[in-house]
Amino acid sequence: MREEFKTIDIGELKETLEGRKVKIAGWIYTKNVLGKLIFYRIRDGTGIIQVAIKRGEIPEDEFEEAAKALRESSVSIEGILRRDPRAPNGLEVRAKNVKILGESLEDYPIKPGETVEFLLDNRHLHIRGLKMSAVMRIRAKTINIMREWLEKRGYVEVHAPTLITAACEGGATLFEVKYFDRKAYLTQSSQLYLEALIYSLGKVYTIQPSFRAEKSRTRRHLTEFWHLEVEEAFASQEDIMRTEEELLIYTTERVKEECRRELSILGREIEKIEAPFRRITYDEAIEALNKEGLKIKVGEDFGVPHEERLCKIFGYPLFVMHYPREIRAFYHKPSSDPRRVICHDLLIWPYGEIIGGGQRIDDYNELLARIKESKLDPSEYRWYLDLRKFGSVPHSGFGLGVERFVAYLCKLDHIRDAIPFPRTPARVYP
Ligand code: NSS
Repeated sequence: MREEFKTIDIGELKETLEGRKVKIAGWIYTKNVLGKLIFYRIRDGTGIIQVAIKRGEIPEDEFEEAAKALRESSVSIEGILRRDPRAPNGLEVRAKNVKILGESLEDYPIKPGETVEFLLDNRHLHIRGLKMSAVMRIRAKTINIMREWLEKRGYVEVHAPTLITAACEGGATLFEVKYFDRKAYLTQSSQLYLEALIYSLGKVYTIQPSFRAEKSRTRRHLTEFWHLEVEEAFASQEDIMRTEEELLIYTTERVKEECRRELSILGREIEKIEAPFRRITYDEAIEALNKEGLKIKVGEDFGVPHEERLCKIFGYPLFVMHYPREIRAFYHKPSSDPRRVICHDLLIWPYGEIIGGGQRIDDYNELLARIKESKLDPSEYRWYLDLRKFGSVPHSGFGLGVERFVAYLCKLDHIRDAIPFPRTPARVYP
């Protein structure tokens, strides 16, 4: 009576279902053959469950096949759910039928003790692991929660082109692509297009990939990363920083609540973050670093040791504001001190800057002068300059690196594990 077995996700199996006839489908995570008894642990992407297969309790040919099946073979199992204190989560399926659906053709190559390089070469298989699955669920939740929050606040989701012709963050990290008979680039940031879209929609955001041809092989750089960017008309830097605080606190708290199982697989307890986040100026940061013996001159950008020290001295999340104009992109609005711009980075140790944002220049002539000063070609930015010609408004925005935020939430050693198929200078495969 096949229909009596109820198909169920492993994650839904719980003690109250004890004695029920259940049907599960998944992959053999581990297998242990003890004479007349086979133990599987089966995973299906929602959870993991022990299955006990006893000779005599299932058809003999099925028992033989079940005993032979290699790790990661896909299986469908009908059985009775039982409590078993010896099972990893206190539950076990006692098999009545075992069907091997897709047999593994050889020994599964992912084993404990493999090198990082080997695992990256076999990423398509490595992502099946419990830890990687947990991170991907947290990543998905994080993005959904942020999107939900932004929608509730009236931000409208938009999409900007990936193929572009003019740099947003400076030319050094552009990937060039052949675009028929001309040159184009992969976008570094959707910001300039978001700025155009605030004139139609007021408050906008996007979550899409950005590309940076950054050779830096650090634990926090990818060449392709997902970028949450927000842009808002009539907003000051102060307004947008408050938005960032609320978004991060809300998302962190909800991830804590809704990803308990995944966080416990990762052994991660996320610390509480509270608003307002500590704020310092670039000049204060330089002074504090020099006082601590880390030599850095005004006009230099922070490296990893500087960020680490700043987070140690001031705590984190830490806003560092008002950088010198020469080390920031052309679009930033100058502050009351014209050598500084109205911008901020948000630092979280050890992932460094997870947000960059600020207020944009809204005056046509000022923007034109800055484009020229930055040795950029104004003709390439004609449409962007136009925005300051027709009803310009004060406006601000920010960009958050999704993988850096997920790496923080999951406390990952390397940002590449916050994305299933990472792209780094050394890796575009698989
Ligand atoms: O260069 S940013 O600091 N700022 C911008 O691109 C602005 N145009 C964003 C905006 O205001 N709309 O990058 C923003 C964030 C940064 O804080 C990181 O979290 C992330 O994007 N980011 C990266 N993540 C991973 N890998 C790389 N290479 C990377 N570069 C930036």
